[in-house]
Amino acid sequence: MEKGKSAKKAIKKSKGAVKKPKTALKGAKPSAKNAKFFITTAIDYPNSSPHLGHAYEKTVADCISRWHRLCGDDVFFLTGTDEHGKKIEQAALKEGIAPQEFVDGQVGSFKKLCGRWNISYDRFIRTSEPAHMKICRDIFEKVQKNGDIYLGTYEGLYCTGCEAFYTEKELADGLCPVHKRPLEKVKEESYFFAMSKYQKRLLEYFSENPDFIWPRRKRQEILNRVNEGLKDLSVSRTSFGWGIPLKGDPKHVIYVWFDALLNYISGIDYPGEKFRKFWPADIHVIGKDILWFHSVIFPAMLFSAGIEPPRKVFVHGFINTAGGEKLSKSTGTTIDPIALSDTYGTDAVRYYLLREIPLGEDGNFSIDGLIERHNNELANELGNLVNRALSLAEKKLGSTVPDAKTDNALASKLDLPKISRYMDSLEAHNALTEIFSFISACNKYVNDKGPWKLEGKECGEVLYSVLDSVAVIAVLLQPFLPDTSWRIARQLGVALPKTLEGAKFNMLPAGHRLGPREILFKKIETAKK
Ligand code: ME8
Repeated sequence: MEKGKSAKKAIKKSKGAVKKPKTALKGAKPSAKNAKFFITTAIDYPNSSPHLGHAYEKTVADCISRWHRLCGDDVFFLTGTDEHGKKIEQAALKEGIAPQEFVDGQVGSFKKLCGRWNISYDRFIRTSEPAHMKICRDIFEKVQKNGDIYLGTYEGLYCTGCEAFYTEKELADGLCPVHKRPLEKVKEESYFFAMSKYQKRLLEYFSENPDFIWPRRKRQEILNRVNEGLKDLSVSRTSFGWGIPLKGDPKHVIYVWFDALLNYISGIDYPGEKFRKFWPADIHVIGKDILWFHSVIFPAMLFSAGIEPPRKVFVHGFINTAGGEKLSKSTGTTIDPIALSDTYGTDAVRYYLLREIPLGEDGNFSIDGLIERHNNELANELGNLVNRALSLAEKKLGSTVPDAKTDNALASKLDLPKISRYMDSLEAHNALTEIFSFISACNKYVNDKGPWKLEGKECGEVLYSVLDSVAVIAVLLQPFLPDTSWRIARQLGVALPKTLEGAKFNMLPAGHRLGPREILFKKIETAKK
């Protein structure tokens, strides 16, 4: 792709742009080009089909992954399923089949979700894989050898929904604070992990790494709890069998969270080459209900095993129903993400979620809101721009790119450094707003210039500017709307540059033949609801 002088000028002119245009486009700090970037989602319980919350989390992680790839980073994106524990055993029992057979049957719907939602993971890990199970046993042994495991009796309250132990103090009106259900009283022999030993080390780590828990407001809650003191953690169970049996004492299976958290290192083949390259994780993307496990239990386990803790735990909000009700499998309040993408298109739903809900905040999912954004922003703004650009080019230029340069007045409306800053601070909704403000500027440019009434060089310059801007927009939309971005590129007849380096104006070469036209987003009639 051509770099072009006017592009450099355009970038120089843009608000807040740095002086050297070449570096201006790299602007994806803090990750330098070719930095390794390891990102994960939580691994989902496959006790039933995936819900919209799962799809949302994967979309957030996918958007961040794709952004880092655009910045030239070497990305490894891990997702998967958390297949052990009592909750899975009970679900299998209900179906009358063995747990392994049950999870083998369930995992397909999570992989299908990833395929349909264009989740660009590098590895899908299942905790029932023998390689993962071996690593869990190895780490358990390592922690034991370090003197941090002892045998005792656990007596207390357990929520199978959370697969977590609770103290009386933590309950909400005597019920599980997450599932609002009564807890089970358990008393059993259990191995304990001496987590209390790591209180000081954790507090030091939090203070040395103020951005470890993100958003910052989530950090304080954790600090307060850790300051109150840590209790040792029960890390094995004997009252059911679906888990990883301990080498030395196989009547115990490893506690499902001890097992699940280790997917983040087994997923990159601990202690092999991939682990040495990608660990520590740059970002664990998780929901707010499992922050304690990721920000306290996991680092403590790693400290004990002599492994560096992750760099960042990023907590996204929860998707609720339009009425603000929590999505919950147990109450049947679920939204099927695959059905949504069948009805409205994956990119429309991805767009709605990423634009509507600031990362880190809860959001209410509303079909009306989705349709409104689809019609007003995707169809009327983006779709309309691409359609106008391509159809005018067909009428006036015979679908051939003219020999021209992009008008600086238009190019300067794109503030790429600002978009980069937003993405670096995990404000994807603001980055999208910025891209869409450039899309509006392009539509206004077409209206103001009226290329349908222009001829010759003048017409060529205006249409070149619009087509070329559409190409830049397609590159920038990749993290958010990967399929749309690809469909725009196909209409332009170009392969999209893989990094922001390529997202420079004047990338369309003169004489290039544009591809076949298609409507990107058909307006949704409200009757379809
Ligand atoms: O917690 N909105 O699995 P999970 C947004 N296996 N995100 C939501 C959500 C909602 N309504 N409901 C759930 C587990 N999530 C464990 C994780 S990781 C080592 C083990 C998020 O299937 C939830 O916060 O219950 C979590 O990050 C992810 O979906 C999987 O939840």
